[in-house]
Amino acid sequence: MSDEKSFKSPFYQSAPELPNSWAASGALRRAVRARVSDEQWLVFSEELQAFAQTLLDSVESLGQKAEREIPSLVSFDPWGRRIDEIQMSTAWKELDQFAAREGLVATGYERKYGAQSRILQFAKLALFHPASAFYTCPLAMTDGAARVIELHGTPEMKAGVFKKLTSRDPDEFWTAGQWMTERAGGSDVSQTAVVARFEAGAWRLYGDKWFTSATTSQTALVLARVEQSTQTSNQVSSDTEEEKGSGLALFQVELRDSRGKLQGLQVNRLKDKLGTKALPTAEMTLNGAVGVMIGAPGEGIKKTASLLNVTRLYNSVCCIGAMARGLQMSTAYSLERRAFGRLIADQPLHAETMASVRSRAAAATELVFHAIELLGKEECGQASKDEVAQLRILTPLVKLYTAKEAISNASETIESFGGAGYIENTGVARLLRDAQVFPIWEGTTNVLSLDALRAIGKNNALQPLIADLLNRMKGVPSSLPKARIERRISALAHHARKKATVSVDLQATSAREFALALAETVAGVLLLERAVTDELSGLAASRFIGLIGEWIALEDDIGAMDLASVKKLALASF
Ligand code: MFK
Repeated sequence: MSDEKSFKSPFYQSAPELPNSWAASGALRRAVRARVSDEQWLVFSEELQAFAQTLLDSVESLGQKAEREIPSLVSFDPWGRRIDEIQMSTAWKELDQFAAREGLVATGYERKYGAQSRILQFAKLALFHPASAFYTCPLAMTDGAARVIELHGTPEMKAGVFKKLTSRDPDEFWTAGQWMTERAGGSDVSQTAVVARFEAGAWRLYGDKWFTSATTSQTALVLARVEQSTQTSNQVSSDTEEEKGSGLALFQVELRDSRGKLQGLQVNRLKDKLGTKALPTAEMTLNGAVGVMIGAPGEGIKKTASLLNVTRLYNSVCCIGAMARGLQMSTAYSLERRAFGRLIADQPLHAETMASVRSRAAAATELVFHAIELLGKEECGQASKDEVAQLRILTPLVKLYTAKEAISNASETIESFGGAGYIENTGVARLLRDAQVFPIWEGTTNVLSLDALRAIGKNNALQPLIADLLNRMKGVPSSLPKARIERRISALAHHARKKATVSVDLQATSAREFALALAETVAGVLLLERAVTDELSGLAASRFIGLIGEWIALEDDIGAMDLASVKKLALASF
């Protein structure tokens, strides 16, 4: 018999160990530190350190359990009755209770720390996201719904459902869904076909929704088209019927009765998605579900926009949370894994690669917290008119930019693990599948680029943003690589002035590259600002600015072409 040992490699790789994510995330710590007072920093940093430890000790395993025990739909009971039960891992419920106890939504509305409450809340969300099996999705919808109700809800909603959405008591806490997307449109929601009829003293909704994510929630905000004949006299749309979006209204729907059974709703199937596997995303039919209107007919998209402007920042904070997780995993691995006679961490080219990845993540983190700071100020009535305009344009910019960065970061994380990164149960592969939802969820890159154009054209938001960037640059010494960023600011401003004079279609053709370049430039400015007092930020700023290079619009460079050629190339059969 042969000696078994002689056929076995003695080498086994240990799994990379996760650190306390607050202690390990210098970019997050710097972004928070720069935006809060000394006293707040003492409180926040202690709370975030303890929060991250709890995540490591007990929430991480809940997230993993929820990922293993994915949702299933039981449509009928054994006797043939329709029950539409979405069965969830018990871990999902525990994540819900944890989120309530920690005030992951409540913190933003209690405003205990004034405008900085959003900073504490979003720092927690950045840490929670990678441990949460995407429980951040229902929380995003809940926060967005709370904001809509706070701004536009009826007095009953403010006294009732709002309190539940912002409760810290797990028995009281409600999450909300946001049901907008239909078969005909996830981006163009003006095609909404779900109708609202006023029947027996209440609005009842009928029709299909194609993507409903937070289906275990107790309530949802639903976009529906008010049937002309049932519009009440004081709720007549200001739009003419020909106008898109006409007659659309937003409704708050309570999904379940007191026994927890769905009311006026049918679950058609759960989606088989690329990632976000623990999240119960469903196709639903509304069969007369009762809704309470928020605002008036014709205001549906506008009211939904208040929700989207919050959920888009959730999307962004999830991106930086996911990026930090990727970096923590690949760093831990590189400090254990040896190749060619030394640790990967000591390989010059690996270190070069990760220095770039880390600098990009630091830039994205600064960008997200800049927008969060403005959101907090706006909600507390402390934002100037110019800051409100900046938040309007930064929201789509931050969302579209961080989503793309999260994908590239996840891809690099996987690559840094080699073959192990491509294996599902190492937990690394999931980072990429999950990241791919970021540029889709809450608006694609193109939709958001066009939203940024709308913010420029309609809200005149570019001018205050550029003025703010130039002002920030005044405090940056020339020992830092500021000249390139200054050139980018002026090239972008010039491009926007030139574009203001052309047709909407021609404006659209460069909207994406413009938006990405503008987001990158804002991130560069913020990193440079941080670099004034912090050496590591100086290194990150130099690397980041080196990576992004100069900016010349493609239409002024090699590759410029007219719209007809663009279409020809886009549809070419080669
Ligand atoms: C983690 C989860 C994973 C599960 C898988 C999920 C997969 C994804 C499933 C999905 O489908 S996600 C849904 C993605 N869809 C969106 O996020 C919506 C994308 N579309 C947009 O954002 C459009 O720009 C929008 C619907 C908001 C508006 O398009 P329209 O129909 O052209 O409307 P219009 O006329 O531009 O705007 C109507 C009003 O709203 C205007 O105000 P006025 O009535 O005063 O003129 C706009 O200024 C205002 N508005 C629009 N966007 C705004 C805004 N106001 C403030 N902020 C904004 N962002």
